[in-house]
Amino acid sequence: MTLALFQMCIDGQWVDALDGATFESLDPSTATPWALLPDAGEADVERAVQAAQHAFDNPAWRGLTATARGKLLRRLGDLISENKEALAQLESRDNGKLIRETRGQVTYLPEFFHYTAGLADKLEGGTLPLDKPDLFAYTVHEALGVVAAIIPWNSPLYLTAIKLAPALAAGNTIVIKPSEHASATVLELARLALQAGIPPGVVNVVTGDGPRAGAALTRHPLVRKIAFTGGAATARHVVRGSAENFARLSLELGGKSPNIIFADADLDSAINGAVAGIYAASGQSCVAGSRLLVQEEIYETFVTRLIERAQRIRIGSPQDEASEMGPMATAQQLAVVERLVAEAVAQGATLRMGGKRADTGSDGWYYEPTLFECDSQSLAIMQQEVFGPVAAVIPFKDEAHALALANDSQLGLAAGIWTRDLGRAHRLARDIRSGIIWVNTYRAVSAMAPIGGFKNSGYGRESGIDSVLAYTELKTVWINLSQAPMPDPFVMR
Ligand code: TXE
Repeated sequence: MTLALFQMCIDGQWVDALDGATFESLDPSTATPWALLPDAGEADVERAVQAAQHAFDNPAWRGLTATARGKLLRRLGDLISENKEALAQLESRDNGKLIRETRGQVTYLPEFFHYTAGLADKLEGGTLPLDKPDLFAYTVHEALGVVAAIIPWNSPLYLTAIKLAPALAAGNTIVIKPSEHASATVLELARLALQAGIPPGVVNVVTGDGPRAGAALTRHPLVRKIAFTGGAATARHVVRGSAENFARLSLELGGKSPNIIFADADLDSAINGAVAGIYAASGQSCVAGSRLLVQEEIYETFVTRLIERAQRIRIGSPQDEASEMGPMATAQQLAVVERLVAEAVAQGATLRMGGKRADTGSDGWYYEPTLFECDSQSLAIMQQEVFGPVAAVIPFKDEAHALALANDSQLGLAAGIWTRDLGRAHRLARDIRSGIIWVNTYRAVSAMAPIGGFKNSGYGRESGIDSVLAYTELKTVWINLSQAPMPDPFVMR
């Protein structure tokens, strides 16, 4: 089969790696190569960062008003809308996500650009009510310079958009390193950015290996901020790389999110919420509700009904509109799932459903929806992120017990609460140590709603009204109003 050929976007040009190196990207639904991409090395990263710095210093970008930058972002959002079907098809092909989901995500994607466009010219500084009558001071939010965005494979367009839009709104330039497993749609986004009129060099994309291209980017002295979404082990490398030049960081590292179902909940909704939380996107979601905490009174009924619903999930080609679960996005991730499932069995968790590859008649990386029953949260399957369609369920007695279980985790990205008791919902929303709480819903996303984690799920927030501020420096400007000569130079004024 002929491979689709991609090039990188550096300084508005479509280029190969300087040494000509390439790598193949595999189609998760067939486990065969479908695309060939440049394998960037240190010299390519150098070229991209220099282009981004040059664009940052260039009046073609630096000289634009914030309102003009907002208009460019709005235009980019419009172009995404015009190209949404092609982008949705491409992302589904590249990372194996269901077409019904990529379509939904791409249809919403322009909102991130439109909303952030409106924030671009609202970064107001302040005038300071100083306690020194002869002095006047004000603050200004300024762009940082070159931003690096490191993106994983599970939702490349969405996870790029929530970094790219605020970075550009604030006036930065960017070098994006998409995952080596799913780079195609990020390259298309760079093409649309150029088409929107964003000057060359403002948006650059280098494709390639994490430890090579990604590491070179995180260590680069001109990179002033790194926005990273990915796994904790990789994040530790990124943090160390950032220490070279003290680049600012935002880290979104996934979770082991509790989905808590009380006996008074609407059971039909809660079952759908549990399925949405862990089996949608084959569990390859940072906010996956992988710990199901269920109140004792309804525990047996819930487990029986969840299994009955999950066994009806249609597993199949991501491009088939009828499919409800597609493949794992990478062979490595499938191996992680298989290893963690085997460890859970060995540690004594009770396998109630799944636990093996799904037979779809293809060589794709399909895995069955899987459920473990656990009587203790000390099992690894209750503590460790699987990033696959694997849930672990445990009963709880009362609200206090549910809260203790929910917070018994090193991770804290999201939590779901299913109850008709309003007071209880608010009490738990207050007391659960997670960055996102969903009550009687799950996996809701909005350009207006911040996303990010507590504890080892990372730090920094993306989306929402403060997202642009996270891409700025604060400058304080002092003006002497007095006509008197400068006072004693040896005393702080
Ligand atoms: O992601 P990596 P992997 C979790 C999930 C999964 C685990 C590992 O639990 O099992 O992470 O997944 C780039 N310097 N999440 O290994 O490595 C890499 O090229 C700089 C949660 O596939 O974190 C890619 O672009 N960059 C998560 C990006 O880091 C490096 C989504 C993310 O890849 C690098 C995905 C290095 N040394 C996985 N090494 C979420 N939070 O949603 C790799 N990279």
